[in-house]
Amino acid sequence: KTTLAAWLRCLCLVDFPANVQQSNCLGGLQRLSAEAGGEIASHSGVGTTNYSSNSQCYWQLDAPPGKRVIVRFTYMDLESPNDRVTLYDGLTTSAEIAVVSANDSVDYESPRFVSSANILTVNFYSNSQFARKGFRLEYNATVSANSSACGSVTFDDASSSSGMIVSHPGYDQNSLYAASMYCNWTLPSVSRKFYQLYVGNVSLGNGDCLSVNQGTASVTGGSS
Ligand SMILES: [Ca+2]
Repeated sequence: KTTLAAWLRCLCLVDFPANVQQSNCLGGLQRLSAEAGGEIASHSGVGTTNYSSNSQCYWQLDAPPGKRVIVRFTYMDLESPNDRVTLYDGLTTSAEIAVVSANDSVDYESPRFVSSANILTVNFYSNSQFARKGFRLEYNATVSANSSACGSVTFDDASSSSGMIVSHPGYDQNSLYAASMYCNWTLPSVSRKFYQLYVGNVSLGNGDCLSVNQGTASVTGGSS
């Protein structure tokens, strides 16, 4: 049984994105243990010097079976939209999770992106001209347990003038929300004040959405 498992694993590793030619990357094709956690960077001088044009780099993040890979950008400065990071669900480049490209690290607040199984592949691509300071991404393995309970509104003060809503308990510990959830939060009306809503971190699966309603007005947003 052990032998079979080992053999299957080797077969899988051969199946790295087909016909990949790495260029201008730190090291060669990299397979990293998500369980140990760590960081990926566009190049060694990220944040200080420009990355190389004509980069084509792949990293494969591998979590133990039963866990998922979770990633988040901690620095982002790419020549958008030409230079970009693409996150793929699994071992091949057939299923995209997201394409990320932004040229302003200060204003870019990264969602957390999660694989549906235990492998996530990261690609960094830069075209032939104009480069910037690069990207940094942190990765971890997360347990795949889902929470089906809706989160709550927590107020910062007794007058209920500011606070936060989270989708589900465990949000901060990288747990995922469950399928088929429907959550509503109603904010109390505070006399002579308007609500200002800031959506701080959206990481939603395909077909899921977050909407904000005031009377008949509605703002809807979703991401994959
Ligand atoms: Ca470029």
